[in-house]
Amino acid sequence: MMPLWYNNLSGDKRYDGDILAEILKIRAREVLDSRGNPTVEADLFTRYGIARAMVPSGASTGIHEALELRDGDESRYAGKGVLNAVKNVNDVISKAVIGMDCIDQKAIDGVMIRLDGTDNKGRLGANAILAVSMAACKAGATSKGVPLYKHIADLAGVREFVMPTPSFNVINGGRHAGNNLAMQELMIVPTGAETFRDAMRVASEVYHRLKEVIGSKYGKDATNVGDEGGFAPNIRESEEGLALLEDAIRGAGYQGEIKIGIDSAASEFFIGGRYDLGFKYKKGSRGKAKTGREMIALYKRFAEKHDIAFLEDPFAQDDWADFSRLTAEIGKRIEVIGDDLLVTNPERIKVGIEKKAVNGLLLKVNQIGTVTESIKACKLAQKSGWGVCVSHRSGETEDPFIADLAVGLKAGHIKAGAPCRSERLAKYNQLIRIEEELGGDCEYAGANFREP
Ligand code: 2PG
Ligand code: MG
Repeated sequence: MMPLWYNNLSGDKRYDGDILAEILKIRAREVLDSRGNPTVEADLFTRYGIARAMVPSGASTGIHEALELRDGDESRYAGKGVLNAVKNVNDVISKAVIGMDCIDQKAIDGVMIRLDGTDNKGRLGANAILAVSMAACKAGATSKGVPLYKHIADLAGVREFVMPTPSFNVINGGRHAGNNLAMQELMIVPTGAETFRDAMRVASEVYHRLKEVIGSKYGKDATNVGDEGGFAPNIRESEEGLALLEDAIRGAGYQGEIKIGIDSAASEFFIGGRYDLGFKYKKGSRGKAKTGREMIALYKRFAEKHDIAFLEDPFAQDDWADFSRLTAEIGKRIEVIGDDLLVTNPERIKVGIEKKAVNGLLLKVNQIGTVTESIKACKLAQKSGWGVCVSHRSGETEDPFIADLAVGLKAGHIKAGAPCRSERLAKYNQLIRIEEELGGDCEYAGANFREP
């Protein structure tokens, strides 16, 4: 039998054809995420020790995402408890996967998918399944004696490493902030930096400059931060936000070295068939809401006036036609990314490829619920020449899993929020460590984030 990581990057020679590290025990518990809501943590035991994983949680979740199982018991955490998901790990999943080899990710995920038996992981919960999937992946790395990103690269058949270009969400709106801005995320993308570490410094300097710009224009109370660590000044117009970013970029001395990314999260303001950019402050503003064509005109204006790297979810989750129109018109110059549209689901990605709806995938592990399916989604996108951006959720934890995932998948970029708040920095700081470890063996994707 051929060793599972025969001729792989990790160069581990310990494999002898037997099980390397069987899963001995799994123990899950309810812990809290960055918004103070319950989430699932799982400890997976092998003879090499304990591997621990924590599951993130979205606010602007797509309707096609895998199901996050919440208890609905209003007497605890306003119904948001996850004790049933925890129980599913401890009583159901653990029985099925104990004894399996933790390096055989595909087999473990396959068992859990079959055990669940639904299309959206609705029986056991994607949060229950993902906690075990990620913990098994970490245990696989430990038992091989290699870093997590190398193990993931082995699983994905990736043979070289590239440091992803980070996108920092420095102005928060939409469902992530208590201001009146409809679009959810205005991001800075340091494409001109030399290394990942350099990109972090540049981003941090611009972030602090932005704080001064916002403070002097709107007052100190406008510099409070939203769910992803970005500022949330009470602005209404995206254009006003873009001007603030450009002011800060110029002020910090990085003009021409930083591009801008926008996540409209447009499903959130697609109301009655129109895009209502006033949805947070004007009741009954539907008369002024925009059609898909008018939104395309708006995005084209953005693209003319600003140095835009990518537009994520510019339209609602089932508005395939407008996605395809925009991608045909500006897709060469600007990456059009599908998040709610594709929900990291290989079946929806296939539709997206057929319709040429986008040219970029946002990859979120909890939208689909296993590491194996996330790898599959990534490969499908990469094979079609799309870019891949690995993403956090607005409700995060201190688990840095997605940092290793981005490197292991050779995704060209990652978004993990502002360079502020430790649940965001957990990912970025891990990437600093990975870059240091790889030394000269890897390049920073920089401006090549779409095709690293
Ligand atoms: C998004 C994400 C992460 P949420 O829309 O891309 O920034 O938000 O986790 O709330 O879906
Ligand atoms: Mg999004």
